[in-house]
Amino acid sequence: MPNQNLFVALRDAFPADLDTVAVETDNGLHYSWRDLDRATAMVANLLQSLDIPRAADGVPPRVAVQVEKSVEAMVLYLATLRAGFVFLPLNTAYQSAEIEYFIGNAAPAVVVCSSKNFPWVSQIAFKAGTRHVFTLDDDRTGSLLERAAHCSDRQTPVQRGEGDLAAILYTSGTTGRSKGAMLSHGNLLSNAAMLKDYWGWQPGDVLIHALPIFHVHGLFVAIHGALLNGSKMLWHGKFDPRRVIADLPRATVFMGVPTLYVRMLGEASLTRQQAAHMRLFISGSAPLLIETFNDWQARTGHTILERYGMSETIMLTSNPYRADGRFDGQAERRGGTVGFPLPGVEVRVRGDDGAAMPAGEIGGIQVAGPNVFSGYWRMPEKTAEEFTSDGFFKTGDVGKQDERGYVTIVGRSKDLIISGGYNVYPAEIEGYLNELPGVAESAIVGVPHPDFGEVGVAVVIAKPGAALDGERLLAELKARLANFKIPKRCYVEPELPRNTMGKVQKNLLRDRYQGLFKPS
Ligand code: MLC
Ligand code: AMP
Repeated sequence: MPNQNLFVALRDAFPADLDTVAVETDNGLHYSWRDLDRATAMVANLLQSLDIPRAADGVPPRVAVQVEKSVEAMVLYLATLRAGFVFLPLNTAYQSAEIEYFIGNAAPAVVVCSSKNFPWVSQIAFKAGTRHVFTLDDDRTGSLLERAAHCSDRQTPVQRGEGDLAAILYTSGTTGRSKGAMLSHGNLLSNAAMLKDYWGWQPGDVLIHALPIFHVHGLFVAIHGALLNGSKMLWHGKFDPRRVIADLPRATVFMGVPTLYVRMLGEASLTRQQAAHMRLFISGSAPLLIETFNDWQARTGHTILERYGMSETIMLTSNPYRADGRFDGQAERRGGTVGFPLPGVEVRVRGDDGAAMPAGEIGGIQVAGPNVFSGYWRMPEKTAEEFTSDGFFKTGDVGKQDERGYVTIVGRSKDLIISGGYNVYPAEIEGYLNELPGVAESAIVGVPHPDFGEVGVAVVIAKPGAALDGERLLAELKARLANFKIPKRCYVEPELPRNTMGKVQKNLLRDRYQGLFKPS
């Protein structure tokens, strides 16, 4: 049987001349395709050489990674695939309680962290039974590379079937703890191969990679897109609007969350001429405001292509790249919509009772297809809850589909705030707030924000006799949680608005704080 390891497909797409540049970094480093091939072989050999007890359930070893963005971090991802292990990326903003949960839940055989965090991460990992903890820093140092330097630069990718697990992406739920979405080699490859065609990747394309590489957008959509097309990447360690704009004349494709577009629009250097060489600007992970869509068109002459995805499903809808004859040649990139279900992906809109909604009517968005994950890591009940009896995944997004097939997202049934492209689950933050001394209860709502799109605002009720200070509470949260999860304001109020059933009316709080962050 052919090897369906995703790495094999990515490697097969490397250009014939392995000495051309594959990645150029913003600090002046050049990596050839040969460098990527050799480095991934060395790290894969290191992983395979480790003494790892064979799991009784046959699931390949997990490699949990919390490191700053670097080409070597991407190499580690590719090497993990190559070795047939399972990649578990973790946001660098996560703090000890968050990391302790992920490591405890996923039981990784290998943990890789920055040398700065090694003291506490290794303590958590060793306590959880992980035997191998390596360091990797964004300046090409750390024990991972030191050890890999002694390994052979040749390796045969481990045989994998399309249903075999390739990655676990943790994503929070409305209630309870984070769940690990299990994605297979087949999920990832089918989505990447389809997008290569749908977005018209061409020879000579160059991608500006300016997103973090611990979530679907930067790790899968961007990296797989470039590699599967044998395209060079201009690698930005951290998003800086001016640097991206400066690179536009050397690139053809850019992918960003809406905040990145908003910030670039704030720069005078973004002009039609500067963007003239570009072929495609893609936005996703959060709603793109129609003003941003229009402003971008007016300023650069380019129409942003908005698409919609999730950790559990990778990409599920997209505006069209070209007017390809569908709908009488009228297909266009429509601002405010997330486009059409992607080829091979079934998307449908259902009412609360499961009934199909007619075109234009609002309901829950459900999805099925080769892109859809197999379930949540070791949470069969949660998995069962999120799928319909006929096998569709309930996204938790609320939307509609018009007669021509365009999907529009109008809201979410899950209590989720998307801030600058990162997901923040109010229930998780409220749980932490409620534990703080003097706090009786709390509620967090998302309100519009000109930079992040949406941010959290906390309302806290004090216990009788307790004197609370909003700023102090936020500082306490900051010591415990990833910084992007911290509400931007915290108000101490006498009570929370409730309906007759006693349920907190978050819509009233949202209305109250709607105008808090007016555009400057
Ligand atoms: C940073 N901060 C945020 C934030 N990012 N606050 C709210 N939301 C965010 N997203 C806060 C920090 O806490 C800090 O606060 C201050 O801003 C500066 O931090 P920073 O790290 O210097 O910020 P910056 O580098 O400017 O980062 C902003 C950003 C980043 C927009 C570049 O958030 C980003 O890269 N977002 C992309 C997320 C992403 O890739 N999502 C894809 C998910 S995949 P303080 O108070 O400490 O100073 C997915 C599926 C799909 O959703 O469809 O793609
Ligand atoms: P995540 O769990 O981080 O993968 O986030 C997935 C969620 O991001 C989806 O369920 C949507 O709510 C949201 N999302 C992704 N793309 C878009 C988009 N283009 N417009 C609106 N919401 C989006």
